[in-house]
Amino acid sequence: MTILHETAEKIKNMEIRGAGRIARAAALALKDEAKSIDTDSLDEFNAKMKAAYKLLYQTRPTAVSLPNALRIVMRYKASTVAEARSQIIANADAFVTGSENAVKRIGEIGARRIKDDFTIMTHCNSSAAAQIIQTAFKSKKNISVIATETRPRMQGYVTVDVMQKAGIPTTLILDSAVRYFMKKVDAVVVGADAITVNGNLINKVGTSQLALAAHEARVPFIVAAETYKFSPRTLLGELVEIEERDPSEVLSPEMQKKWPNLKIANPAFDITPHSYIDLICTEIGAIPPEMAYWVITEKLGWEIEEADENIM
Ligand code: RUB
Repeated sequence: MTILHETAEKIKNMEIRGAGRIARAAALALKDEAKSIDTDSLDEFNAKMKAAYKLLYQTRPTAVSLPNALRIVMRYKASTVAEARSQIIANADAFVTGSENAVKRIGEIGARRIKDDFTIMTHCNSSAAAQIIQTAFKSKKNISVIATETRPRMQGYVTVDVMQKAGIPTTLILDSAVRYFMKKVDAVVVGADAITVNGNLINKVGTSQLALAAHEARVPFIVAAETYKFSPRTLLGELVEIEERDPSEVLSPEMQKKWPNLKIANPAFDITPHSYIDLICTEIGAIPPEMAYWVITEKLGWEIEEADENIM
């Protein structure tokens, strides 16, 4: 199996997961494909690269970091295969380095909002959110974490593992215990799969529940998001597709047989309205959600026509 197919498979089955990791793995898969296509025909090279783009694009529908990374890597103009190849390699390397630096910067920017003695609640596993927590801890702030399990895939265990290895006091809770614990929380910090033009957040299902409980308890709700998580398609009023995953993640096939008429719904993500979000920490600064339009148009340079062309 080629690296391209292996990466597509791993993204699909969630061996590679989390919006940032998915984006970096996809960029590197395109780079590897560009290196391994053996032809002198630019048309053939372009066609094969387009097929690789499509294969990766279709793996998971929600994290906008994936199509954004693919488009960035595929922005090449060349008259020979060698030129095209080297532009794709350079684009992929620049994307991966930029993405890793963005996460570090988000850590520094976000950690300023975390004060000594804070208890931070987080959901699922986000490298950007974890970076904020770890950076605050490394700067000698006495903090602790409350991490949700994040059923059904238990990404909370990954968060717990990261926090335990870093020596950060952590409590693991049931997803349904979020409101019960909110009164003990000083800030909620979560990651992002996508941010819409009006500043709404799409992240792991259950995130909106944390936001609602935080809003009710007047606890600041902070999102950690690289700018490539902002969705240009939403400029056109396009909705972000919410991935519906296999029912067997919720109920075993044996139990499903017991209740043949039972319907099971398993959306992987949900939408948090911008009015529940206090701050989005990006690598270019901490902004209110209302500035998402500015990020997409001014900072990322997307125009409505270009966003339109990229709808597949
Ligand atoms: C992961 C998830 C994460 C975001 C951000 O969902 O919702 O919060 O992807 O992660 P899944 P990061 O496990 O279904 O991919 O900050 O690492 O990009």
